Amino acid sequence: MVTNTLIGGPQCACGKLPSLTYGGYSRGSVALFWTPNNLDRRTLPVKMSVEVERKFLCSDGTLKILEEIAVCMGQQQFHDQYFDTPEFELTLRDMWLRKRKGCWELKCPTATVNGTEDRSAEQSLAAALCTHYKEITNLPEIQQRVEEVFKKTCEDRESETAPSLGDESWLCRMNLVCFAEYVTVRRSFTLGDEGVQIDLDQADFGYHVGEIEVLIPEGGDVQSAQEKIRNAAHKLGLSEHERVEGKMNVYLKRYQPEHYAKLLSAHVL
Ligand code: V4E
Repeated sequence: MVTNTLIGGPQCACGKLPSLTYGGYSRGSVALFWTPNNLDRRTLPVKMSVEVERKFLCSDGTLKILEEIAVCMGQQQFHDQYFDTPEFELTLRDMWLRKRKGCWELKCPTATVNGTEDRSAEQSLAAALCTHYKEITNLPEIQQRVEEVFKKTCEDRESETAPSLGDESWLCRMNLVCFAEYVTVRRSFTLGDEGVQIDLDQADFGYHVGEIEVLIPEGGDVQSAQEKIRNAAHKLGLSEHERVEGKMNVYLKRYQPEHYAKLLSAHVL
């Protein structure tokens, strides 16, 4: 889930408030600088956050433990629409562009900065069950990243006015179409005071999945986040070996098998 906390600017690209803030670190992209349309978006740094997470299947037993040891933060429902070109140019690069609650979000891979030499076998195993993705919620930044992928020449960028928030002509210009959409009902919990969030998701196509998540600033300590996730998984009694599919994985396998097969062959999923 991505919501923005912007210092000196609106709460998110669409002006919506964050639905959850916890652990002293707000969920979603934390933009240290707001880049209004009249400023050069290439010269102001926008600080991103990285979501480290592990998926799990929530049995009745796990739910019972969760309700005992974590604090329920509430329930929300959201409709996700994911976009890519007909040739899957973004997702084949493991880049996931979506619109959620009227806000644009781009999840993309982040380089691993932590070494693995000092890890025990258990730590390495637990780390292998985690994913980590950079989350970008600043629309001009998203458009720039997508343009970079398509290697579009933008000579007139200087004079170009950034599109208004309701203007979605950029999707057409970049040949982006919606390839997946679903509604999720999410119950969120916090565990302890280390910024561990646990979400229980029910997608409208009949798939239920849990996520243990820790949000860190870009360049932050992924290994420490993985350790927090490992501890949380241990408390929930989860198996050390269980690799669990995300909602998108299951959705594509069921409804977009050709797209799914391409992502499998490219080792994205
Ligand atoms: C498929 C995918 C991405 C798009 C969806 O991300 P996901 O975390 O499954 O969605 P959701 O709704 O839980 O997002 P949140 O609210 O937590 O931001 S982003 C990265 N992937 C690839 C991927 C993968 N290769 N393996 C696993 C286990 N998950 C995702």
